[in-house]
Amino acid sequence: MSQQSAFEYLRHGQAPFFRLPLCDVQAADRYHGSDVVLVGVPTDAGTTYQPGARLAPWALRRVSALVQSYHATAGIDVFQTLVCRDGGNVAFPPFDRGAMRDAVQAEVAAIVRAGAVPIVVGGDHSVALPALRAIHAAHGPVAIVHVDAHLDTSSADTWGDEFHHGTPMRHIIREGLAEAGQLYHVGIRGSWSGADDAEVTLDAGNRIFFIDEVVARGMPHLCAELRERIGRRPTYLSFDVDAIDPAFAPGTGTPVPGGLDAREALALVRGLAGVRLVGADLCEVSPALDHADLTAHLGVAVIYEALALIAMHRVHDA
Ligand SMILES: [Mn+2]
Repeated sequence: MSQQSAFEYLRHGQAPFFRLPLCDVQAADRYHGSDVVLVGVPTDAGTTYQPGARLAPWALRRVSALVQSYHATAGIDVFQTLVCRDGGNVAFPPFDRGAMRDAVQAEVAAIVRAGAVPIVVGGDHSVALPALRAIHAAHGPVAIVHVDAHLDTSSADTWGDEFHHGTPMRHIIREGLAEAGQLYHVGIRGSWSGADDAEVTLDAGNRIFFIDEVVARGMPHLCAELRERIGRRPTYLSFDVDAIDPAFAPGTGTPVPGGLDAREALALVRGLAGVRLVGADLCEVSPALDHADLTAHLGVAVIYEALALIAMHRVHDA
């Protein structure tokens, strides 16, 4: 079995992501033979409001034990189709953001070098920048589907700091990690510091899908446009759980009312079927702010849908 059985999981009492085998974190070739590696990044040193996202990798592992291998509507056995492993957490001093970026970039690079797709489980959204630096080194500029309430294009003007969780997309654009015109911000809403918050991304030809447009058009229509625009490009999914309405995802540090509902969030990922995912992150779950693990379960469901996309691509489009 690619997943431990429910009884094995109960017997040993440990909770790797989705009951998957753990990589031997001491081994130099720890990622070889994997199709997908999930790594946790326990950081929230880049949060601007309520912290707590550093504990998300443990919370998501715990609730992910409930997920079974067979995706009923996609008709695919995810963990039989793909060799998925839990790569453990990336280790660094939790207050040192520079060390976090270096360690995440190195770890994601090692996963990509082994021929596997990295799935980065944050942590706050600062993890996206080093992950994409490593992705870019292997794939060149990629398409990015950025699901978020916020643009994350802030500069040092706001907090006097270049590298907090509201800034990764500015760096990603400036460093050319996304192909110009291929960064899609989905679910954007709320207040900005000024009209020029969007300048850096619009100047690069990128597209903002505000929440009202998303809801008015409906997810199938929106996803058809995304698939059409992206085509066969290597694509990275950066999913900030605060894109989802706080009613469905209360456990997050910078909530914004009026977001995606749970079904829309999952339909968005499912709607990317056929897109070639080369990496993904799921960020900003803050377990201490969560209720009944709602946000953790939803975050895990988003990751599972992304895994199903990779599995389907492997079967149908390889
Ligand atoms: Mn974000």
